[in-house]
Amino acid sequence: MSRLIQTLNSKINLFPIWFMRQAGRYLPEYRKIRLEKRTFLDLCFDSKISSKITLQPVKKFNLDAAIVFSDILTIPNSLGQKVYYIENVGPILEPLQKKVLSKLYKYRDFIKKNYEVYNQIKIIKKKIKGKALIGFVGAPWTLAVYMLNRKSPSHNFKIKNLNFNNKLINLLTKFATIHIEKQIENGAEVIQIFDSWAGLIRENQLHKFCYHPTKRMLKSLKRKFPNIPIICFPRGIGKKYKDFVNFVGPDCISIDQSINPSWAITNLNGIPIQGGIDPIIFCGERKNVRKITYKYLNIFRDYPYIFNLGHGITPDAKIENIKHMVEIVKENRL
Ligand code: 1CP
Repeated sequence: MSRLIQTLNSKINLFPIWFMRQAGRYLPEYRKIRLEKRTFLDLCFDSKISSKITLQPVKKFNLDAAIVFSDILTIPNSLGQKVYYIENVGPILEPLQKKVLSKLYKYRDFIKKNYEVYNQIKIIKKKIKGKALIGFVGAPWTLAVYMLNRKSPSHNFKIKNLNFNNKLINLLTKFATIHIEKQIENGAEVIQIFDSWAGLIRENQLHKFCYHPTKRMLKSLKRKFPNIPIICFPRGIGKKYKDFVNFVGPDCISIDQSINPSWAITNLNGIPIQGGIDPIIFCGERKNVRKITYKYLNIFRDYPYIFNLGHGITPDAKIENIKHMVEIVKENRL
C-alpha cells in the first residue's frame, strides 16, 4: 500500500510527499508539450498526453502520489459555460446562461465530455504501482466564484455584485459529486476537494457556502465509497479551519501558509494534516528550503503529516529546490 494511503488510513506518520500543481509550467518538459497543443483544454481532453504530463513530476522527483492532470474548471465547461485559458491572464469564462442552470442538463452529456479525464485515470493507474493516484474537484463555492466572476477573483473581487444562490450551489454540489464518483470508479484512490477561494466568504456565510455543500458531498461519497479518503482544502479561512473540520469531518485537512502548524496540531481533532509550506520557498535560496523542511519534520515528528505546500507550485519555482526538499524528507523518514 502507498505511503499516502497508509498515512491517511492508519494515521501512521510516514511523511509522504507530493505537491499541489506538481505538473505545470515550472517544468520544462511540460512547457515543451504545451507548445505543441493549441489550448490547455486540448491537453486535459487528450488522455494519452495528459497521462504523460501527470507522470512527469512523479518520475522526476520520485513523489509518493500522482494527481490527475485536469482543471477544476472542466466542470463549468462541461455544463455548457465555455472556459478559455489566456496566457499570462488565466481562465476567462463566457457569460453564465440560463441553460447551464436548467434541469434539462443531462448527466450523460457531462460524463461524455469528461470521458478523457476518466480514461487518463485508467491509463495512469497501470503505471504507478506503490504510489497513490489522487483525483480532485473544485468545491461548489470556488466553482461558483469563477462562473459568476468569469475570471480569477484575485483582483478587485466584489462578492456583493454577484448572484450567489442556492440553485447554482446545488447544481455544482451535484456535478462535483458525480465527477468524483466517476474518478473513483475509474481508479482514483484518494480525493482532494479544492475550495481555493473559501477565504472570500464572509464569516456568517461560511456555513451556507462552504461547510454545508462540502459536507453534503462527503456524506454522499462516503455512502458509496467508505474507504476512499477525502482531503479538504478550504484555503484562507484562518481559525475557522477548526469549525470546518468539526462540521464537515474530512479524512485529512490541507492547510494554507497562513496557518501555524502547531496550532493545527492542537486544534484539528488529530486528523492527518497536509501542506502549509509557503510555495515561495521554492523560488528562493536552497538554505531556506532546508530550514523549512527540517522545521516541518520536527513539528510533525509525532503526528500524521503529508508534505505539501500551502498552495500550488508557482511557475517560477526552481527545480533544484524541489529536489532538495524531497531528498531531505526521504532521508528523514521511516
Ligand atoms: O497555460 C497553462 O499551461 C495552464 C496552466 C494550468 C495548469 C497546469 C491551469 C490553468 N490549470 C492547471 C492544472 C491544474 N489545475 C491541476 C492539475 C495539475 C497538478 O496539480 O499537477 C489542478 C489540480 C488544478 C486545480 C485548479 N485550477 C485550482 C485549485 C488549486 C489552486 O491553485 O487553488 C484552481 C483555482 C484552478 C483554476 C485555474 N486553472 C488554471 C489557472 C492558472 C487557475 C488559477 C487561476 C487563478 O489564480 O484564479
